[in-house]
Amino acid sequence: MQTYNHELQQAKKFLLEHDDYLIVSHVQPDGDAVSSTLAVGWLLSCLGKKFTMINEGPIPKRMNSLWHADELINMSEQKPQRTFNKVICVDCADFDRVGRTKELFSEDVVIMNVDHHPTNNRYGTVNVVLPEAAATAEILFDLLSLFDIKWDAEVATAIYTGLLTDTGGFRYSNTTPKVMGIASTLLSYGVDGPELAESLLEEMTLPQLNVLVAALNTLKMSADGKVAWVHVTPEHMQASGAINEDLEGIVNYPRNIQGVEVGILFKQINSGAVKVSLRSAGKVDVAALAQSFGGGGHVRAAGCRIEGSLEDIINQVVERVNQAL
Ligand SMILES: [Mn+2]
Repeated sequence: MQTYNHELQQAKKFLLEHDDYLIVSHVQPDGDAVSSTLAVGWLLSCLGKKFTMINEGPIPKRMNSLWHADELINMSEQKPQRTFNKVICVDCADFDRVGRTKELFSEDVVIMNVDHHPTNNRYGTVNVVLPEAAATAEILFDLLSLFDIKWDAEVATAIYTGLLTDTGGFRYSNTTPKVMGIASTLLSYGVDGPELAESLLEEMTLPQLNVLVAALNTLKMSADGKVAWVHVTPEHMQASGAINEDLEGIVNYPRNIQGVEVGILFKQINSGAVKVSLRSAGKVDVAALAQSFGGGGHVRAAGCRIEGSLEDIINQVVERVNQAL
C-alpha cells in the first residue's frame, strides 16, 4: 500500500509539473480504457492543462455520450502532425498495447503508466500499477481524490463506466469492498447506475445479436467438457454486419457452460492471423497462457494474437489449455 500511495504522489507531481500531455489507451479500447482516458482528460482540464486524447482506432459507440468522448481522437481518421514528450498511458499492460499512437511520441518522451494488469512490465518513467485494482478507473478514482477538485456527475460517470465494465457489472471476483465503496460514492455524485447498466451491458444491436448467433453455431467442446470454444470468421462479420466491438462478451458464453474451466473465442482476421480471447473459471491462469503466445491480461481474462490458420491455432491453443488443466 505504501508503494501504491507513493506512486500516486509521483503521478500527482507529474501532472502538476508539466503541460501539454498526450493521453493514450490500448488498441480496441474497452470501457475501462475509454473511461480512464476521459477521466485523466477531465482532471487535466480542471488543472488548466493542455492535453490531447487519442486512440489508434474508434471507441465503442455505446461510450459516445461520456464526457468529451467526441474529443477523443481516432488516429486512423485524424493523425496529429506533431509529437508529444509527455505521455500518459492508461490501461496498457505493455508498451506495444498503445498501438500506432507511439508514432506520436517524441524521442525524449516521458511516460506515465497507469494500469492494473498483473502482466504490466512497468515501462513508464512514472508508474502507477496496482494489480489488485478492479480497473484502471479505480486507480484514477484514487488519483483524482488527491487533488483539490470538485467532482461532478460527468467524471463520476466515466469512472463508474470503467468499474462497471471491468467487473462485468459488479459480478467478477475483482468486485472488492473497495470497488463497491467507490461505486457508492460515485452514485452519490449523480451517476445513473441503472441507465449505464442498460446502455453498457444489456442493450444489443441487431448485428451484435446476429454475430453472436453465428459464433454460438460453431461451439466445440473438449472430450472432458472442461474447454469450450467458438470462432468468428470474416464471413460471419460481413453477413451479420457486425463490427469488432460487437464481439465483446461472446467469449463468456462458452465459459458459462456448466463444468467448463476455460472458454475461448477465436476471431479470424483477414490478414491470416487470429485474435484469441480466453476466460477462465479460476483453475487456469489464462494471463500466463496468453503471455506465452505474446499476449497478456488477467488471471481470468486474457488475450493474444497469433499468426497462422484458424484451424492450426485452435488446435494449438486448445492443446495448451488442456496441458494447463
Ligand atoms: Mn482495465
